[in-house]
Amino acid sequence: MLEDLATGFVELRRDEVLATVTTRVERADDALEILEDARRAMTAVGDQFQEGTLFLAQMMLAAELFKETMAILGPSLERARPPDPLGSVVLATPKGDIHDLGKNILVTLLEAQGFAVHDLGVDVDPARVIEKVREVEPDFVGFSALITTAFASMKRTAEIFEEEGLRDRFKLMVGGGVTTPTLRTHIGADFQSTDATQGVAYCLKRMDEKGCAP
Ligand code: B12
Repeated sequence: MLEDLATGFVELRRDEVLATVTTRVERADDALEILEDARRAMTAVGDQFQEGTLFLAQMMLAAELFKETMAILGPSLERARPPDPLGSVVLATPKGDIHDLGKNILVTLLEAQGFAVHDLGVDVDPARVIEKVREVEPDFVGFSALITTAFASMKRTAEIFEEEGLRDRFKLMVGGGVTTPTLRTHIGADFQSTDATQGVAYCLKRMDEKGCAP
């Protein structure tokens, strides 16, 4: 059993990582804690990629390992979920961006708190976001962005929200490694963070202000 998941991720010790996660699930460790350890491990992978000590192919394998970890945690996270939805959220990785690990963490954490999440996936066209927002009338819309080239698509989606009179019907959030307060202002979002737990806290606070308690 690995003491530290980060070592397993960085050294791509897949079998040991999966065995460790399975053991921790079987002994009923808190699934959200295991998820947080895996997130930190993925951040360590990202840091090493940026420093040039890991190659792109290794990073891709680590991303697959992260998804396998999430799959093992799935049933435990499902059991932790409250039965009635607290509010609803439409989430997407914008057009031009295929990163989804951070978005998937946010989905998991929001669901664990009782939100109904409509996850549109990656590389999502503005028209698809608008269509979903019209369909489900969510309390929140969130973009998860990891590359700067996707900023234009988020800006365009926000403009369409304004043009079609939808913008004041929900709170708009942006998050993901490359997002900043400047981006939030640029696209006119209500909230920005590079921390999924802060995003969840924001949604809970807004629902509380609307008189909807978890
Ligand atoms: C893993 C990874 C990949 C994987 C993605 C696998 C996947 N399924 O997602 C693969 C290998 C496929 C990949 C591909 C590419 N990548 Co890449 N990738 C990364 C890496 C190392 C880590 C990203 C990650 O998953 N981090 C871990 C997660 C958990 O963090 P996170 O996404 O930030 O999410 C957290 C928070 O931000 C928050 N959050 C996320 N979304 C949201 C949304 C809301 C609303 C809120 C509130 C919070 C929130 O919640 C999470 C937990 O707290 C980063 C480097 C880095 N250090 O960030 C580069 C990086 C993002 N990639 C980059 C690039 C350029 C690419 C490629 C073009 C190829 C290349 N040459 O490297 C392609 C992208 C093609 C495309 N069109 O999208 C660049 C982007 C540069 C830029 N400034 O635009 C980075 C920064 C690397 C670099 N320094 O060059 N990549």
